[in-house]
Amino acid sequence: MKFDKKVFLADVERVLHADYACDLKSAGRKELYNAVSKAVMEETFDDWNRARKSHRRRCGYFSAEFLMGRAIYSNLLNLGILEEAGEALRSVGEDINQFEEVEDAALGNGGLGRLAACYLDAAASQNIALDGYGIRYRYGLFRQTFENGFQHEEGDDWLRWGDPWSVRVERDTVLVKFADQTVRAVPYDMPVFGYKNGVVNTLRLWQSEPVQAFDFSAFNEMKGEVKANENFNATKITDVLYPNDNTMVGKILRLRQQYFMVSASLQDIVGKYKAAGKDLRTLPEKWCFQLNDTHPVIAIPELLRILRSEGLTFEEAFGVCAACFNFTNHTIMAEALEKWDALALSDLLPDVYEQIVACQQKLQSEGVDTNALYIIRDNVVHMANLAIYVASHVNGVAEIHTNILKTQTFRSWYERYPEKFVNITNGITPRRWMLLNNPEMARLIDGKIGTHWHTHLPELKKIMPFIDELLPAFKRIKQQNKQKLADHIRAHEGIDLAPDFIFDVQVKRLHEYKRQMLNALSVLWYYFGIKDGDITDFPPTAFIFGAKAAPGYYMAKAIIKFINEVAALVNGDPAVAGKMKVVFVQNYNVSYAEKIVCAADISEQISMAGMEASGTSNMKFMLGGTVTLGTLDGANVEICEEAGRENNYIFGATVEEVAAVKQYYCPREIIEQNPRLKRALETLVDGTLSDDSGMLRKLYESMTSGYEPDRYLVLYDFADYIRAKTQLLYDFGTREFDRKCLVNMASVGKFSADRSVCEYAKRIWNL
Ligand code: 26Q
Repeated sequence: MKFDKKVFLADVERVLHADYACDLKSAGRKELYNAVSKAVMEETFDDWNRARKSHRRRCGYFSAEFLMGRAIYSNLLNLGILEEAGEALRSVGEDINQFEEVEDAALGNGGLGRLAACYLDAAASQNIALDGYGIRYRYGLFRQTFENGFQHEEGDDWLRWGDPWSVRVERDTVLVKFADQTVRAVPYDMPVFGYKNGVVNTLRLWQSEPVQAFDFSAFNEMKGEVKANENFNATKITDVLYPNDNTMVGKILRLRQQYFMVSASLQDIVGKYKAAGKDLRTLPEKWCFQLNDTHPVIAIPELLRILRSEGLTFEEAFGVCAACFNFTNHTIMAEALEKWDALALSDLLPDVYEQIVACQQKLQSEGVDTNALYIIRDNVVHMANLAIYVASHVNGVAEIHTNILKTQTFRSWYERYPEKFVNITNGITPRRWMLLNNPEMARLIDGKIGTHWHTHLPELKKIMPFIDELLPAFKRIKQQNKQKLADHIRAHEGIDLAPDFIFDVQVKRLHEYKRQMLNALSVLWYYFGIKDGDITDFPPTAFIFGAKAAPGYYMAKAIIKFINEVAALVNGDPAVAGKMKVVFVQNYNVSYAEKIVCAADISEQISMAGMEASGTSNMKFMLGGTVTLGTLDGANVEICEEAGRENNYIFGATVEEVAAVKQYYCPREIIEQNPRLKRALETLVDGTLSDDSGMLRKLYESMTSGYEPDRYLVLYDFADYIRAKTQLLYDFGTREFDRKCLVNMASVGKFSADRSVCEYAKRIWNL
């Protein structure tokens, strides 16, 4: 986009006049933020409008989550006017950094939601016609604080700052019908700007509203009483994002949300197709849909229902669905695979349920072994099975994950439909995760190899011959990033970090399988080692954690309490003051991640092998020039393939070993053989750490006793983890180590979301 400072400032001023009755001199932060954003929206309208009217075949990315983060800087960056806008604002005495206070749009939980956001950015940047369809939650993922070491949750009022990057498109409103209520679905569209290419795609988020306002006379005339209740509950549907990550909650409101979003999207798309005079049998000529995990899978029977109500036979409608839908799986965890009670589903959506039954009957009529292949069984609807049966492609998100899907999770399905299964390894957008959050590093690389890598990340390999030459500047920039993070942490957490400490980072959702516990126990292990004089010259290290626990996940909350208690113990002990610091940052989110991933020295990716489908923060750290301390799980495997295992620190049981060990595993012996580990573990119950809630004792018990003690092999992998981690800590600061960091950055090419979406476009969407 070409930038004219005068026009820009005039646009801003005009919005300030019209919307806030103020001017540049009197505008507050919020007014200025809205005016700047709206001014840019106005200038890009033509590009967006052109895209909306284009007749290209498109893919709809259906997702219950889009974890977009802060929009303003990334939009200005992609439009190529970030610096210019900053300069223009400076010329009128305003600092563009003041918008760092604007709330993140946290309409997602973690990896899956952030992946959707990265893919939107990448698709627009690669000129792929991909539009997002999702839910405009009134409250996004909760804001987290710690009180006395316990997690507390507050509502996330992300609209407090306004929503200047959305446009309410009232004319595209549709009605969504449930057995017990009918609501209005109103779309809010956000532009998705490609990187300096003039492409604008759309993220359409649906908001539920009462029909009352829509058709007040009907409401008055007829079903006043029935509807009153209905209207009261209508907005509730999109009230709040369910804060679960990798666990399914069987709440019927969640199913309402899912149906609400897909029904609105499909009515919108099919309605327009029909209005254009097209035969619905040819819908796949114009559209395909990517189902982001099972959350939007109810779209399949919904499209069947719509098409049949338009006169297609079941077979015709099924054919359209098969040609339109594709399905991505993001987890193998049994507790995350969505299943719905058949009665509850048929009560809420009888006509939709009928279509599911028809799919089940079709499957049975094909003479399959119904013990292995089923959609409904024992009155439970298995959403993943429905998706696999109907969709033409099913993909996992990393090589190892796809292999597990084929050989274990969906083995019978794979045997029957091998051609459906493909792997598309996840990727991240280098715009937000390098150009935006680490601009000086980007400039350093630009200076050596030009800027083509901004959209062709494998070109980073070209820095390989210059690694030794780049090292001093690389280290200086990393050091600055660490200083900035330390400043931010001091301001927000009240903890002082010295930037010459090693920054050892684990940031991700809190889950037992991700094993924050393993990391925390290692901190105590080093701590006691130093205290006892067994560990000398320990390299000064800051152990940095960030994670939200699902509010109903007791053990995850216990682990947070544990780490906070460890932090209090360590940080309060002058004997280790120059050697270790522990900080658990509050409210870890996209904006925090931007500051953290470019300032880390160690990327902890330590899930039990086989559990982490891919992971994507591992890629973000890699792009920032950080070595991985990790297991052979998810995309870590491919990171090692790309960057060399010798340039990372790999430990722990492999998937095969995990399976073998689980046969006989009992952690008692391991504990007894490692006195310092035992001591670390017993801080949970011996009074070393304070806790009158009983949580830490429960945590201790989950590690040592009960039906399946230490389910995720924390203690089994402990010794090898310590080996790898200690090696890393003592390698730090050597020239060899510094080279490893840069080799990782140079090797990150494969993990660009640009590559991922191009693969989807080619192998799945046929765009
Ligand atoms: C399901 C039903 C009801 C309520 C909530 C849910 C639910 C919500 C979110 C289930 C799962 C999720 C999120 C899953 C997720 O984020 N998975 C991660 O996806 C990333 C992108 O592919 C991978 O990199 C991670 O490995 C994977 O854990």
